[in-house]
Amino acid sequence: MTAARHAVPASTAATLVMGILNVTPDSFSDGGRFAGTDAAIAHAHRMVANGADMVDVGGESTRPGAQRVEPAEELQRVLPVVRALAQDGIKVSIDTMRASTAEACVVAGATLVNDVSGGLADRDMGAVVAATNVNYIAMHWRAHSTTMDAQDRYEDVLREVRDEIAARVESLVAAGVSADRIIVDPGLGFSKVSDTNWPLLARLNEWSGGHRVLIGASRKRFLGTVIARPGIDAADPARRDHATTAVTALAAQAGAWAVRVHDARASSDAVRVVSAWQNAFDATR
Ligand code: PMM
Repeated sequence: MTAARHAVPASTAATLVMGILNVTPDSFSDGGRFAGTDAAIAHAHRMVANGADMVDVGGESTRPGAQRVEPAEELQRVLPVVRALAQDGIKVSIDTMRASTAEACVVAGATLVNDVSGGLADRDMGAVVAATNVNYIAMHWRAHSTTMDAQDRYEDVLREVRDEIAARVESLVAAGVSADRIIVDPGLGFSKVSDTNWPLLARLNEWSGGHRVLIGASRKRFLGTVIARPGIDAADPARRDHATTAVTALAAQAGAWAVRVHDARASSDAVRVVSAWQNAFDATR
């Protein structure tokens, strides 16, 4: 064995784990559980203790069929939580389609704006993000939750998602957002009710345009479809956690920048396993 094979490998950065904190009464898997400020803050701390690198705070459910909440209501739900977590030194992402909510939460300490509409829902989003130094997640999105399932028509899902994300990136850059601050996301389950989710996972590099990638598969319906079999109640979102962890491992192996998950511990463990595996591969080349 040569000396080089014993050297500490120059591994690429490990995939980050983003813990989901829905401060909502109606999200599809955890709606109502962390709707109060104190319960939300306590849950965020639990996720960080379990390995979450950051916490994504959302005050508006985007489950299929969900109605929009008023801007003041959304802000009232998220702002005290964002402020408290940022003060506690936790890296906070704000999950919102509204520029005004994003702006207030960045002032309160959020360092990442997670916009499921990629800037389509609020024309002011690009300018607000451009005026800050935060990173911005542009998710592939076609329509609000009430109608999104009807927008699941693709001739070539990889090409169409790539082109639609590229158009969002172009518009954000035109608004002044620097391209290297944009993270892209395929929007699993958003206008993707059928098998269209899987090619996007299997071929991250073919639609991401070279940007960092966030994957949000946690507990989603398409995982339930895959794991359903006699005796397995895959209709319950929480029963999809093992499948979620498998996606985390594969996304980490494929070089995803981060995964957005409910069960931070399981995904954090999975990321560590992938890093150990990759490091051993590199060290024995
Ligand atoms: N999914 C949901 C909400 N926000 N944000 C990003 N960037 N990507 C996603 O896939 C995503 C998201 C819906 O899931 P939830 O109700 O469990 O939060």
